[in-house]
Amino acid sequence: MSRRGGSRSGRRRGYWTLRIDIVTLFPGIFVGPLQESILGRARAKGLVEINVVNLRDWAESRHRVTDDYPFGGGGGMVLKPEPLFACVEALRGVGSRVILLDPQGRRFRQEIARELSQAAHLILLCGRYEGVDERVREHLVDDEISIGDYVLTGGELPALVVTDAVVRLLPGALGDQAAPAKDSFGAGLLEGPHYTRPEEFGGWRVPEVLLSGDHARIARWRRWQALWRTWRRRPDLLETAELTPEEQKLIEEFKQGRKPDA
Ligand code: 9WO
Repeated sequence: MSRRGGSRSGRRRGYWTLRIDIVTLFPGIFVGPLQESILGRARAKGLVEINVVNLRDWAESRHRVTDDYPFGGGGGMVLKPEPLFACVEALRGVGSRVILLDPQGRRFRQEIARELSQAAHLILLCGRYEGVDERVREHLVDDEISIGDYVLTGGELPALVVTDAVVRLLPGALGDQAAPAKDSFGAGLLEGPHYTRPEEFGGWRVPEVLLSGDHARIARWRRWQALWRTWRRRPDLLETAELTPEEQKLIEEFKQGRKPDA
């Protein structure tokens, strides 16, 4: 895991390096995931600089205490404000966004990933135990993000989820044949089915249209499949998806009971 280097990361628009600092009590969690596959390659290519910062290094006392008992009693422990403030004050600059991963945050979605991928510097704070001292939320953090309605043991896995979703959007992170605009949610719809060789497997054939070589027909079929799938599984997405009049007509027909043909 690279420690914080001297390099200043600038703005993204001119394709500078996005910097992501992840503040955690458990840096070991990040070792594998940040090294593999697209994330590892994006780092190697210099598209993103990711530093995992051990919050314990910012604790004051020689006992390096980062948590304490809650005022008012009750079980569990609360993350003390001092180490978090000291750490973030040292990391942050102009254009830094300090984000707490927390079940109480606004719900993460593709649009937020897109927004964060435009930033110059993200500081992701991973809570632990029962959470952070409220003054962190009120006076240190710019934004709180939840990846879903469940409680985990800490914000580390959500920080990885956010990092993964953001980094793959950086220009050059994916092969150019896999434009993020085309995948699920890129167009505000679910993706249709994918097939690869063999043409027949266990008696199940690949849809004939995909073997036809008729690219216009294939494109139309895929769009229909994506619409159909979204209509069946996530009709809520159709309310915000950008649909052509023709596609809107198709949805109306789905509502009348029509199924997608080829
Ligand atoms: C722990 C706990 C123990 C006993 C009684 C109540 C309790 N609540 C919690 C709790 O909410 N712990 C959180 C653990 C504190 C903040 C960090 N943790 C966390 C973050 N769990 N889940 C997330 C998270 C973050 C973003 N998106 C989804 C979940």
